[in-house]
Amino acid sequence: MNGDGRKDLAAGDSKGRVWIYLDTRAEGMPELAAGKPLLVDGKVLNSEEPPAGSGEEGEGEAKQEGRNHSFAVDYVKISLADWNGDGNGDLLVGYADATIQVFLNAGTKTEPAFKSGLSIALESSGSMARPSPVLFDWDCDGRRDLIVGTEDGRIEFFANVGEDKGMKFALGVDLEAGGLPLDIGMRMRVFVCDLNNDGIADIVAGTNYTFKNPDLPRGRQTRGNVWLIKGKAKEKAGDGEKPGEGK
Ligand SMILES: [Ca+2]
Ligand SMILES: [Ca+2]
Ligand SMILES: [Ca+2]
Repeated sequence: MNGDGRKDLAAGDSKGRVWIYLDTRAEGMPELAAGKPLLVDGKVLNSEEPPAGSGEEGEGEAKQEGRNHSFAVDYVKISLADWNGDGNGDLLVGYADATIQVFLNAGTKTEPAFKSGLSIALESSGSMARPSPVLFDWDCDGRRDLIVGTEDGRIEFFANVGEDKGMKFALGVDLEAGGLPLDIGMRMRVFVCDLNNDGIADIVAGTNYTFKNPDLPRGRQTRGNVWLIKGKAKEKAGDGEKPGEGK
């Protein structure tokens, strides 16, 4: 986030804020500084709070409690990507009301300055409440697409049929694994990368729980899973694989 060559941590919280934890290590393992809320147009994202560090006590963890809680901005799901291709990383935020907004970064590599959000026009094939958005060229046509993990356990692929820097998305299509639609649990977060280093993109998805296993009573369903969905070919997702469970 501050262009010092060390990867920092960004996390959305249950009240719509995004917290930035800078890696301050000199060497060795990451050492994260206390979190600071991300600002948009000078205000804490999704609140009317004054900027952190503006003279009030309690910057960081202590300020995560409290104000302006509303369903619309509950539990934001975020990712960072250079949406407009200007070299600055921008912020994608998925909201409870099924919208995804992009906050363009008009600052510099060392001092980000995020502007008001723009809604991304999408036509979904199902419920898009609490979407987890990732920008990635999934079909390898040179234009970045939108991959969205959904609250109800699907992963939707929105092909970019516009330009790489002027995106227009086709109707969302549910990704499949092993010939079946993915159905891997609620409160999903997705991340796309080549985890097994075979040159084909994979998806790592974290889910909270599922009520869809009929053999288990509610409350005893699997929780806290991390899924690896391995890509088999450039054009499609591959077999789902569940390498382990955890938080
Ligand atoms: Ca940008
Ligand atoms: Ca594409
Ligand atoms: Ca791979």
